[in-house]
Amino acid sequence: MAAALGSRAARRMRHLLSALKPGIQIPRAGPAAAFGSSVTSAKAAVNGVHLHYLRTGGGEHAVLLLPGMLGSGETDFGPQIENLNKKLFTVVAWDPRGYGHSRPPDRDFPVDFFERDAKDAIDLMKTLKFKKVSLLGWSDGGITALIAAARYPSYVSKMVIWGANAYVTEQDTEIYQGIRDVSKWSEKTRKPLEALYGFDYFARTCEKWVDGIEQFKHLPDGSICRDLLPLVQCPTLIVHGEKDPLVPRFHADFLHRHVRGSRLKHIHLREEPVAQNHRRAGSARWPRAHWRA
Ligand code: TYC
Ligand code: MN
Repeated sequence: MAAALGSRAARRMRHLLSALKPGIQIPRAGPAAAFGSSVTSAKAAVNGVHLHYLRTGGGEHAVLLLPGMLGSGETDFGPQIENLNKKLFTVVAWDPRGYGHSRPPDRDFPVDFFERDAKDAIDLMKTLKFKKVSLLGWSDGGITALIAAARYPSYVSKMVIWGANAYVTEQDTEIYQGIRDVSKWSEKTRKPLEALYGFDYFARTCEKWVDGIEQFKHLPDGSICRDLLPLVQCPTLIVHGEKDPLVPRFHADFLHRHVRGSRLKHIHLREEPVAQNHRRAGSARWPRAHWRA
C-alpha cells in the first residue's frame, strides 16, 4: 500500500486517516502532542436536539468526523481521535441525532434523514464557532458529508469520504437484507454497538435503517444525493476499499465521475478475507469503514 500512496492527496489522506490503534486513549506526551491533547465529551443544542460530540486537538484546521449507520464518535473513530495531529487539527467527532449519546430522540429515518444530518452537522460546527471545516465521513457519514459539502460550499474546506454511495441499487438492497438482523453480525462488530445501545434499541434501529435506506430505491435512479454531487466545490478524496464487503466499487467510481475534480484512491486491507476482517473488527488497522455493516 505504501508504494501506491504516491500522490500528495493520497499522502494527505493517509496522514488524515492514519488509523493505528483502536479505542480512545490519551495520546502520549511529547513533541507530537499539543495542548488540548485530551478528549472532551460535550453536548450542544442544535436544531431542537442535544448533539453529543467528542473534541480533541487545538489546531487551526477544524475537522469533523462523521460516523456510519448506527455509529458514533467513540465507536467509529477511536484511532482518528487518538492519532490525528493535534497541532494541525481541532477534531470533532459527532453522534448524529438518535445515534450514540445524541439521544433522546430515538433515531428515525424520514426520507430526508441524510439532509437533516447534513444540516445538523454543519449547524453543530457553526454553534461551536468554527469558521470553516473539513469533513471526514465514512459510509453513511460519507453521504452526509457529500450533502453538507454540496449545500454549504463556502463552509466546507476539504473532504475525505470512504464507503459512501449516492444511490441504491437492487444489489445494495440485497446486502441491506443481509445485515438487517443484528444477531447475525459478527460478534466483534456487534458487541460495541450492543454495549452502546443495548440490544433492543440496536436491533430495532438497524431494522429501521434498512427500511429508511430502502426508501431511496423507489426514488428516480434510486437517488440518495446524485443531483447534489455537481454542487460540491471542495477538494474531495474518495477512498474505496477493494475488499469492502458491503459497498461495491461502482459506487466510488460514480462519485469520482460526478464530484468535480475529485480524486479516487483504491486501497487494500492488510487482512484479506472478509470473514477475517469481521473477526478483527476491534483491532483492524484501518477504520471500521471498510468492513462494518
Ligand atoms: N452505509 C452503511 C454504513 O453506514 C454501510 C452499508 C453500505 C451497508 C452499503 C450496506 O449495501 C450496503 N455503515
Ligand atoms: Mn488496487
